[in-house]
Amino acid sequence: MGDEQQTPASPAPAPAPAPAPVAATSLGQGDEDHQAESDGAGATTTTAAGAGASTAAGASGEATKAGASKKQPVAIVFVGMAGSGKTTVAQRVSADLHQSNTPVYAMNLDPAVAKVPFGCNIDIRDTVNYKGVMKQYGLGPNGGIMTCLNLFATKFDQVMSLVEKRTDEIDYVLMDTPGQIEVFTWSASGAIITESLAATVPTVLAYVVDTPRTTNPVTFMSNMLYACSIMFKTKLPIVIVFNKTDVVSHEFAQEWMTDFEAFRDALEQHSEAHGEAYIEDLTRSMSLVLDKFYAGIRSCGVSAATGAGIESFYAAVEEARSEYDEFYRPEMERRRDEAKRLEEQHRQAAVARMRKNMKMDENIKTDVGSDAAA
Ligand SMILES: Nc1nc2c(ncn2[C@@H]2O[C@H](COP(=O)(O)OP(=O)(O)OP(=O)(O)O)[C@@H](O)[C@H]2O)c(=O)[nH]1
Ligand SMILES: [Mg+2]
Repeated sequence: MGDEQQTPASPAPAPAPAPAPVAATSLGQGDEDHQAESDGAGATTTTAAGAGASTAAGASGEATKAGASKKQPVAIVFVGMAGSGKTTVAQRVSADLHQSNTPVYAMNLDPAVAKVPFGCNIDIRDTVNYKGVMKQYGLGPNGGIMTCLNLFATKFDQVMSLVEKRTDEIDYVLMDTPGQIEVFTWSASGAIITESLAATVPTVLAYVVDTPRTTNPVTFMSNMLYACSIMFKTKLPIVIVFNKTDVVSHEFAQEWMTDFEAFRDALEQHSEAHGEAYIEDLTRSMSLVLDKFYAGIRSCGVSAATGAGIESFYAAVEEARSEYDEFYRPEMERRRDEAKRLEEQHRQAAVARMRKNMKMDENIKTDVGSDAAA
């Protein structure tokens, strides 16, 4: 939620107040990790407010201390257009998990949000002061958010070590991101944050869509292209979360994703009504391109306001986690091995260059020799 607070999509009723997170306690009330969370990530711009940190995860951790065979937690990063409902969906999921005593570790990465409506263990606002950063660096709202994220990214290794310490006791890591989607998804700091998270625990992206605002086929296509580009950039499994289904059902969207004819008909109707033939051509070609993308992703419809459809969200996240295990993790390990191999290659090349520069004869014996016992 940035400075430009988005108006709700539609005649959106206020979301039903989700149950309060279990045992949210403020910083410094006996949870050492929380002290560290606030202290550890301190930057020059810190407000050291400490507010907003809660022990939501730790308090309910015992519920799933399942021992050695416990599955790793899954991290869900909420992204999506401004006002699509990222924060409200995160709030709903957090409340729902707390209600079923499922331990959660929640993070807020939106420095500009006025109030975080769920108990969070890590709050970027405890580390960087958005208004202060804007003033100090003479920035506008987006530059301010970007700089706050950059400052926070420099401390993210500390955040990850806190998460790592908790992996045995938590089942979900929830991460809410700033309203201006591009600030997170196309910035170096956003990449550092998602990559660090994905290197630590299975991570999936929840791309939240404002369903009532997506009934126009051209808007729908733009939204899907954005989701597609984020997936290709991060290479992480993605779940499309059609939100606000209390206002408009998501069925039309899922139909457009699976039935090209239906989408084409909607596009023709739209084009006739608005006389935008050039957009129709472009969108039609794009939708053919997107066919492959649709085949590989999963979607669900939820209402963060009422909680409807939340089960389908968990099911989609589980599928996405399997995809992470099957494709992302091996690919990440391959890239890591490749980076090691290249590093070794560079090292050997540097040694060879040095020998050459020193005009060392290949025959000169440079072995360290055998040890004394030999
Ligand atoms: N009717 C309805 N309204 C919703 C739902 N989810 C969110 N809203 C409303 O949509 C508006 C935006 O919700 P947020 O959760 O702040 O959206 P966001 O994506 O986090 O917004 P930014 O962080 O500013 O990008 C608020 O007025 C919410 O009350 C929903 O499921 N149904
Ligand atoms: Mg938000």
